[in-house]
Amino acid sequence: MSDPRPNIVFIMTDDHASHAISCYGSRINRTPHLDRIAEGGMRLDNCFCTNSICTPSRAAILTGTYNHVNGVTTLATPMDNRLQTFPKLLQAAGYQTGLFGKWHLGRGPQHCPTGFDEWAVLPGQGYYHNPTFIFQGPDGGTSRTVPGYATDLITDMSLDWMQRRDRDRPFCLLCHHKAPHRPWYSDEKHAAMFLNEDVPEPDTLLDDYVNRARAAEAAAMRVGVHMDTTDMKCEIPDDMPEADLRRWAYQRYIKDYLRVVQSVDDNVGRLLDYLDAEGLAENTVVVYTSDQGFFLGDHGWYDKRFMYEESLKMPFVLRYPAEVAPQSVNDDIVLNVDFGPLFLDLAGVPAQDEMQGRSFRTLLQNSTPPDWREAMYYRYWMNQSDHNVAAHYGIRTRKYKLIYYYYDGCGQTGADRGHCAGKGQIVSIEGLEPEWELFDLEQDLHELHNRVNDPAYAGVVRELKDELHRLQAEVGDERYELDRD
Ligand SMILES: [Ca+2]
Repeated sequence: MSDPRPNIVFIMTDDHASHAISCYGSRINRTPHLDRIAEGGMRLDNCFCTNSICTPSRAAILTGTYNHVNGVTTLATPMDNRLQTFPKLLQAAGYQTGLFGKWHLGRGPQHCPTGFDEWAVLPGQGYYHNPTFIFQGPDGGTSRTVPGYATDLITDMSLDWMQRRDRDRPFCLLCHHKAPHRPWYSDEKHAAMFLNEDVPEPDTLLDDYVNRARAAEAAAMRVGVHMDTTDMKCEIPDDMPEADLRRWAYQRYIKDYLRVVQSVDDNVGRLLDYLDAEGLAENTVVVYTSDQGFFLGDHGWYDKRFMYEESLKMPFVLRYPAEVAPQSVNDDIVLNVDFGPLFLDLAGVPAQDEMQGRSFRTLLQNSTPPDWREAMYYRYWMNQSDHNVAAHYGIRTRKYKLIYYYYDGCGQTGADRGHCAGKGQIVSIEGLEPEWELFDLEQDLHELHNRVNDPAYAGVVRELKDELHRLQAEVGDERYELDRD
């Protein structure tokens, strides 16, 4: 008799915000195949990353630990591949394990993928067209260029690997697309989407950043002024007022982004069709997520990094017909560090003590444990670099968000490298005094009004600071030296 344990197909994309997925209520696109996963299982509405940037989020997912523990705090801190990960534990328990697509946790013998029977990954971000892949091999692998479009190729490799599997043992496939990461190069099939129409603008496209910490205005991630000709695929007008430029650039940006997303959706459909055709759908856990959210013109921005909702929130849909009722929705707070413990739990493999996340298997059955978390801890370490975003940490509960910007790289590798995107003026944030932001998420969905100095919220601020510091201590992180309240 074959092994009854479920297969796991873990599909992850790069920078795909949930508000560009139709089952999350997107106003700008349709994603029928991602919706198929949600319709056949569960959609999580409060799934958050603990540090909204590629490499750190990926390390948190694989290891089940926060970045101050796994050491992957920024884009310049590759992961030590000797760390314990959920794929290693599944492999040791008899699972076949495969990884295809984006890795972005470093190269070479100390950082290449480990814990996989077979892998092929893009170096760094990789390219959309005719990408080079690093294939499993001695000294960290062997590079070879493969003709085709990255999203199709990563799916082809995933399908080929599943086709060659040992049918008597369960498998865990990590299909990790590079799409829709900047600079959003479409394939031919979707190049003509939206050609003769405008895409609706987000409510906060023309945000002026008043009533916020200085970090918001300083961020060099504005659609238009902080983009370059590679982003826009054309010359950028230099005589347009900023608001007009933002609206013009938004249309170019969002159309490219959505074209790239549409290829992801098609290719997810190919994987789902394969599982159906092989009779595997019932006993296979299919997850679709992204390493973090993304600003789709919200607050006038692209990119991520901030603890604001669009960037903090991860899409997460899961189908597992053997255990999860169709069309379920859950709004408990789930974190990227919980994914590994969940996969291990579903496979009947004990999680290691060092994993800080918690399996949310009971949530999938609409049963929330009484001691499930009511708040989450976040920390972005990469001060200044690339997009001039301030280092910050904070807490989010169901109702409030409190953020502490401390404007200090704290000696982290990859922080404090002055660098600017596009032609926009950069306001230095070096040495600014720390600032707090409080948002009342029920009153202020778009996080436009910092209430931290509003006397009506004094009690709330006190409670949230205490809870923030308690959570910080609980996960073993250190408070910033000037945060003495
Ligand atoms: Ca990313």
